[in-house]
Amino acid sequence: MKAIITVALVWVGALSPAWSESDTIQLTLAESWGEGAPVFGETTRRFATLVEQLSGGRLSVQVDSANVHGQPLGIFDLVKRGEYDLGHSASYYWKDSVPNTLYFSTMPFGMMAVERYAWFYQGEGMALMDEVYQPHNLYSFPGGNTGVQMGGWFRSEIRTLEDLQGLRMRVPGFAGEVLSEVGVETVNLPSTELFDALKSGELDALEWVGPSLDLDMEFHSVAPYYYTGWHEPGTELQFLANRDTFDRLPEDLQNVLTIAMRTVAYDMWILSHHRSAVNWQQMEREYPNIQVRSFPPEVMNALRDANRRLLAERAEQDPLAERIIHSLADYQKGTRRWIDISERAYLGNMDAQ
Ligand code: PYR
Repeated sequence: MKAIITVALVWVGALSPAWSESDTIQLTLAESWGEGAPVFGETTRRFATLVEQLSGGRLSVQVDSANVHGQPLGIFDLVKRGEYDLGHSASYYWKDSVPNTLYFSTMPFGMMAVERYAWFYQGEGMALMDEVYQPHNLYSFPGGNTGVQMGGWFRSEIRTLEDLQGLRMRVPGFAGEVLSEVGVETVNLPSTELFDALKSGELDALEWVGPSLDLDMEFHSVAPYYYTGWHEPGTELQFLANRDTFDRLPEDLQNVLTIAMRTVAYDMWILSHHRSAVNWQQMEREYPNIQVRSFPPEVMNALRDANRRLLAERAEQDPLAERIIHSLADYQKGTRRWIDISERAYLGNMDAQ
């Protein structure tokens, strides 16, 4: 009889021992954003400061912007490979390599920030996100919400579905898939390349965030039509952590990281709202050429149909995608019943004549 030899393969996290409580540790973080980016960059700096303060100096984080690591849309791989310990980016940037990551940023016609946070922390969001990221040796955490985003800057007005045909637009995430479905040629470019691409004519339109970040980008000087949102109702950025590194940390420092991430994510949501309010007032005052528009019903109906169709296709093709899509849809259905008689009703009551 053949002897059966069981070989226990032990994965020793990056072959490095755990850090002890007396070690002073410096981690590196790669962010997708350009140096000194408002709101997003302020969030990572605040994270680094908070980590140092909460750990009493035992843990520090060196933040490298896109100009240092040169891979604004490559944070997933940088952290997965362990070239960086941490990342700050947006989960939908990885939709081409790991399609199920895209559900954790935002979805067209989906949930707003407060609903999405409720899904992450009180619903199934965190567990599903971990299921998607764990096979890639990554932890993923909410990293700050932009609130409802604007639908983008267009050189000319969109009056019919025909006006979208062949338009070249920068738009990431599932909104890119949906817009492609109705005839738009979509691409994703990092924020650092957006203005030049729009100005040079490489792009006919783009979306970035909203007044909080768009003001400094000066898109209004090239494309005056500013469309209201449908596609990113509450974009959640993302902290990534290499699991080997994270697991080597003493438990109290793991807690420092997660508490700091959660704190700065909340702060970013509030800051986004504040900056958009302040910047929009400035934009209205100083740039009267900006024309706010909403897409006409014909366009919205086509986008809604395409969104529904594409989601059904994805759910059919992949069981994990199906669970995530259903979890999002079920949660949204429940939360909207409350939004309808709270926020929506309140705004209606305000406007009642
Ligand atoms: C974007 O890349 O469009 C974000 O909103 C982060």
